[in-house]
Amino acid sequence: MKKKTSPYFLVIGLGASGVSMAKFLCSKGKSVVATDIDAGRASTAKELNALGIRTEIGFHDPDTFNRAGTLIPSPGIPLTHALIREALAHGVDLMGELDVFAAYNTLPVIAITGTNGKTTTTTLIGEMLRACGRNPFVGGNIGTPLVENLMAPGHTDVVVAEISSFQLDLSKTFRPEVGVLLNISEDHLDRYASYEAYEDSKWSLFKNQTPSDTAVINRAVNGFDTAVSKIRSRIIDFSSDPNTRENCSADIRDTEIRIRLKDLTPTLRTDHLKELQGAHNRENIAAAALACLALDHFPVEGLSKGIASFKNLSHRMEFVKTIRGISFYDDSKATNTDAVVRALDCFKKNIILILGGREKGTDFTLLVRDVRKSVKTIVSLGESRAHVRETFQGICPVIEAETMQEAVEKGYASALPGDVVLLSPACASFDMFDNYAHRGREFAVRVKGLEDHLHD
Ligand code: UMA
Repeated sequence: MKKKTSPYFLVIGLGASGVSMAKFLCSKGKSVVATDIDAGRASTAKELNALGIRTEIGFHDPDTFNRAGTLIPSPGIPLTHALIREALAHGVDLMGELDVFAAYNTLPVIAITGTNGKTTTTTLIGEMLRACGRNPFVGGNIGTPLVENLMAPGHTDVVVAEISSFQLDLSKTFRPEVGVLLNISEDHLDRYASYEAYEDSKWSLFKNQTPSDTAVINRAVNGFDTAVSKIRSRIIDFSSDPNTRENCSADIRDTEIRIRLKDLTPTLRTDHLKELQGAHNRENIAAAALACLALDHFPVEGLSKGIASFKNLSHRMEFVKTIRGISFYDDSKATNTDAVVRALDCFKKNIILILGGREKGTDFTLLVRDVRKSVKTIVSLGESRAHVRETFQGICPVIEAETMQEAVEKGYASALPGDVVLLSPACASFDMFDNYAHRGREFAVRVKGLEDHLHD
């Protein structure tokens, strides 16, 4: 084994997470090296070089890994990466961004995880806290890395953190005062050895909590009773299931949410909320309200005001345009089957569904029942085209498209006035796009371009 000359932190990956991490560690006077396999990160590297951070761009050098004191991989980098495993065998430490953040953060943290609804719930909690006079930092998997708040001179008084399973996998010490688990369904099965391993990752949000902390959990999550028996914090549950909701801290009805905490029993009306429709959104609202109330006795008016100021999120059931009676919706953020089921449920019928992309161990058969109910035609796009065709042939017509332009044109050509063309892919975007936002923007551009096309 080679002797380590100067143990440094090696930040692996220079996307949003890695860049912030490298800058943060540097600001704390740590010796930092950063590496990214993509030669296109050269300009980012220059920015870091100016701060005194050494970078290796366009390649990963095993020696740089093996000589490091601690590796800090970006969340998107699998821990089975050969160089990470080799470095661990050389005695190098491994740390994730949650633990770095936890080591320096002094503010209370509300952390939200789950397969779907994380971003909506995180945003809602931020809105509710603001409406109640707090000044939250809202970050994490939602977009702004958590360490950014440690570098900002701002006056935030609480951290609202969207947390992914990838982040949790590297967490040893992260302990949120309030943890929220919204739901668990199939996702990221390309990264986990089994679905159970993915479930364990999600539940691990609560592993460091103590009795003074709170766990806000959807009672419908599989294995609730067993998992909860191992959690040391105060459990607050919510449910929209008629069989269980009456005994929960939040009883979610069709038009209202009845909260029953020890000395707090507000009811939140939800029937007027156009942007937060469906039982899944009422669950998100209930979880958000409980999380805020776990932090402080906020007035119900503040929580309601926060809900009212919620604006629909980009690429999440985002209306794009209606052309000749055919409405186009961008749900590019639906990167797993459960999210697509939720999207189909919003329209219920006459849907032309643009489906497919990079699979994550995706089981498309989970969509068959809902496709049968509400989809007229599937336009399959991306790497998973053959898999989509095999799964759905005989259930509805499946048309293949090579590009987003083609997908939009074929979707439009298959639709009649009153139909909906819905981009809700159930897959990651990286086969054709930089990320889901890029995919969604491309969809919107092509839809808007359709009209010019029609006028030609
Ligand atoms: N890279 C290497 N070596 C490799 C593989 C990748 O250097 O072997 C480099 C890539 O070239 C790229 C960088 O790693 O430059 C990408 O790192 P990353 O995938 O971790 O992406 P970031 O841009 O840092 O974004 C991450 C989160 N991404 C993932 O978890 C995949 C973002 O969540 C998060 O918003 C951001 O940090 C800030 O915290 C996105 C996401 O898709 C939205 N999350 C998943 C989800 O929601 O389902 C978990």
